[in-house]
Amino acid sequence: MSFDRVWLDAHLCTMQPREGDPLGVIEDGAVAAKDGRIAWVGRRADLPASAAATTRCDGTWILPGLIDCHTHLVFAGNRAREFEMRLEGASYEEIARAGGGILSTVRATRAADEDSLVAAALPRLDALLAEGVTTIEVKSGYGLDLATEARMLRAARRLGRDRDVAVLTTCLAAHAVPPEFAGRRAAFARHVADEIIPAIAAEGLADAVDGFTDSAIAFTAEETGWVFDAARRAGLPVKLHADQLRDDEGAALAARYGALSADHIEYANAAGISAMAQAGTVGVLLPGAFYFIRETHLPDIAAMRAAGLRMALATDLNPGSSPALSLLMMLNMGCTLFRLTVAEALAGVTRHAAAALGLADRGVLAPGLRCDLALFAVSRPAELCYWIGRNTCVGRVVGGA
Ligand code: DI6
Ligand code: FE
Repeated sequence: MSFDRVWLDAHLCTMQPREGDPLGVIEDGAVAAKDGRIAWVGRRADLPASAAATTRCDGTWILPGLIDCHTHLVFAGNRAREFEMRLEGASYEEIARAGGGILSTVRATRAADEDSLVAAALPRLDALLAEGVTTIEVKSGYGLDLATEARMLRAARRLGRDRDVAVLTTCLAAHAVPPEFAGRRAAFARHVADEIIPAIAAEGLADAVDGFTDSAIAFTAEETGWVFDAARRAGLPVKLHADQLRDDEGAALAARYGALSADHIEYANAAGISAMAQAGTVGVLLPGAFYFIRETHLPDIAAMRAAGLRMALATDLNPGSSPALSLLMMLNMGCTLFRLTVAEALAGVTRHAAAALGLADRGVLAPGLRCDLALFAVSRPAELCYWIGRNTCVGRVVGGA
């Protein structure tokens, strides 16, 4: 056996749970890579062979590369003005109804060419990468017309070529009703299903399709169903912004469609949560949005645990409800606001985040998987969730490099 590179003098969170050890910790461990994959993981003392190159890690902790499984990273402009308005008393919903909110970002994004979308997104992406993110999901949804949705997704794909990070793209054309369809929400949902999804899929621009079910400011379950049926016809998996602002039975809808994930789910009811668990749908918790819009209705974590639901954590990085550039901050918020345990939070940005993207080749340290690693100068894994705004990441490995 020969390895391309081996990482030594490190402790490992393999994220492969064992009895009494949910993090799968290996102290004084070693990871070896061959051809971009993990070839061996274990105690350093058991390392079976030498490697062409050795990296000594100074006692740092190595985790699987972090995965941000829900972002709206590509957009133009920002909504600092709206933030100001909310501080003066307006609600998120009032701003959305008054044509602000998502639609103001739609105007800015429609006016931006691909180069400027990429240029605006890169510094935000770099902030996430600096914390050890090696895979990121990026949604469209600020175009709401074919040309702009396609441009956003092309920009997202380009980010994955400009930086060492795996980018998964998601078409969220059914995010809001654009001005040219004002008062014709159902017609727009049909348009997304019949025109936008097939064209995006034909160009290979999306790895998944997302929707936003909300009885007051977005689409009904029926309309979302049309979009999901179109995704199915195109062979694309689906995800859903569900039960963020009220219980619209979004969790059950996601489960019915075998969605990869249902996201937000602050208001999801216990029956929907258990349907999700049974369908294998991951629950993606987005504490940044919860915090930023000052939501007070907590997701029912107890029901999620009882159902055995896999929970992920993500930034929801977007200009309106979660201008969050730190996945480590989400670890802290997930623990502080939602009372997740350290092990739940860390699984949420590794193993379960991979599942939320339908990826079986990453998210844990195990032979055969992609050698995506994140190295942290911390004394114990809990420190990753403990600091507020401290980046302890000291190294990042993508595909063994
Ligand atoms: N829920 C959210 O939190 C974001 N989208 C969604 O469906 C908000 C997007 C925005 O306000 O720009
Ligand atoms: Fe979102």
